Amino acid sequence: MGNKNEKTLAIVKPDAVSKLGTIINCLKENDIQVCKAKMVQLTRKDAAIFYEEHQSKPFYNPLLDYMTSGPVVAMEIMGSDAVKQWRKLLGPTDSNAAREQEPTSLRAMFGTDNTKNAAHGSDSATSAKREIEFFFPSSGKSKLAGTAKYENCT
Ligand code: DGI
Repeated sequence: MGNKNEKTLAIVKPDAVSKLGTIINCLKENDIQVCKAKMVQLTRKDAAIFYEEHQSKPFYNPLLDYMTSGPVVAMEIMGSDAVKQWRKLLGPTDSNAAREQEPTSLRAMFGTDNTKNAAHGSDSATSAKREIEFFFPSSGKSKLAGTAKYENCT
């Protein structure tokens, strides 16, 4: 049951870009397709807009530092209950908690701590829409600096 062809946004964060192959294999093993992918060096302004809901939080600045510390790979992914399924594969936000609670999750395997936590997944279908539009605007005119774009699903 559930939502068969649901889309969500995945971001492979800077420290985990070197693990991209393993992460894509993990998606494949769980019947999640990669529809679009893009490597981007986010500016601080880009990251600030993406994470604006957290602007009053104490971890906001360290989060922006981390997200702009190197290129990220954003992917529009699709599968059955993809929003929930992808967040389950990620594991808890804090990589150390992930190692205790979900030792086979991606954050347990590839994350470092609460900030450097390997990858992002939208937290709802509504966030997924906004976040996919942020990286892959339907107008086709992205303001982000990324150049190479991969497209698969139509
Ligand atoms: O949806 P998540 O990425 O699991 O978590 P979120 O949307 O609540 O927070 C976005 C990012 O902000 C998260 O991936 C890492 C960072 N963050 C969240 N909560 C904390 C945090 N960083 C620190 N240092 N401490 C936190 O409590």
